[in-house]
Amino acid sequence: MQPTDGPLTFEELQLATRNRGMPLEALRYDITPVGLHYLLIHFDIPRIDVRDWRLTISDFNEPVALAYDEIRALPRTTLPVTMECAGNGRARLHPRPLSNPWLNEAIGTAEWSGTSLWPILERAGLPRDTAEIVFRGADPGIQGGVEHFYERSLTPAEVQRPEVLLAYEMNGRPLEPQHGFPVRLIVPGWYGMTSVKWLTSIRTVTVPFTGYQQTPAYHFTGSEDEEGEPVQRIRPRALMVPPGVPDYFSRHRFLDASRVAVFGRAWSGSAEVTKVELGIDGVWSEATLGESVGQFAWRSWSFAWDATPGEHVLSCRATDAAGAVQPIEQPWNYQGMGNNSVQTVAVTVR
Ligand SMILES: Nc1nc2c(c(=O)[nH]1)N[C@H]1C(S)=C(S)[C@@H](COP(=O)(O)O)O[C@H]1N2
Ligand SMILES: [Mo]
Repeated sequence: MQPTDGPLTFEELQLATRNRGMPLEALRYDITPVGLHYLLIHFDIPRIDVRDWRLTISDFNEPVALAYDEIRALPRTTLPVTMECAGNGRARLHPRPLSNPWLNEAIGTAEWSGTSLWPILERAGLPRDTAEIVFRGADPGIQGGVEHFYERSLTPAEVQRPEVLLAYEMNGRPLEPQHGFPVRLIVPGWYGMTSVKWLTSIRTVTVPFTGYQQTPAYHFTGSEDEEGEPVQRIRPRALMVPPGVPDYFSRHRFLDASRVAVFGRAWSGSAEVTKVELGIDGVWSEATLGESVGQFAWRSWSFAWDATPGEHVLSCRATDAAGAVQPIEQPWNYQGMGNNSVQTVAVTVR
């Protein structure tokens, strides 16, 4: 389907009503309540009876099949992780790639509990000729004309990171069906597509994996025919809680002239966020940074704005320790991936 500047299509609406975003006022919480965390489900939420469910680890030296209780009995780790969909910002591109039409809200930070993946794979014994490890979800469907189970791969170097988890709890409770019950992968720092939900199997392959969700999907590419570069780590982004009160339908903001605390969160999957700036009518000033919620989670920021009567446009942008900074305008790409161009909020000050 060709990208368009036309009106929102019925198919985009159909996806948008299933895959909800996080309302930006929820940037207030260090840890996003489960019901406010964004959701992205390509096919249907599978129904899994945990008594029959096994995680099979095959094509390793010593294959195993683990039951839910066996995974829960392994050493437990809890990590706050900011997760973002790679398609976040897609609907702000011109022309608009046709898929879930995210603006800015495909984001959330949860406290994931589970067990570190690598000790399990190490025990199963990674064959010497392993190129990649493939993670399969229980959800089948058809995308791009290809019928498949949702599957993604990682290299041996990536799965050895101790923070890569087999997660069975979100914010201290068993995963809800929509977030991957009984067990999902969590890959901190990478865009959300890597964190495979409803895991059923882990296997090794001797050549790089080319299942649909790995290639052609999730690539920065200029056209349908080009392969492009794989999408991996989360680009830096700052978002603000839109200040004042909204008009119901337009979401335009209104507030009274005063000193206003503008605040939000910022994150990056590659390096710590070291600077957030607030733009007021195109003039940038540095905001005050709060502590990070965790090594793999967002940090808060705030700025005291002397709001004077009139029409104003606020924006915010993050810079990370690797020197990456959010662009004002984003180079276009065919799948609408990684659009971290700055958020803008129009405000009427009375
Ligand atoms: N099995 C499976 N895993 C999946 C998906 C999916 O459709 N099926 N969607 C992926 C994508 S694109 C994202 S952004 C995250 C979203 O996770 P959440 O819904 O828990 O926020 O899950 C990922 N894992
Ligand atoms: Mo996603």
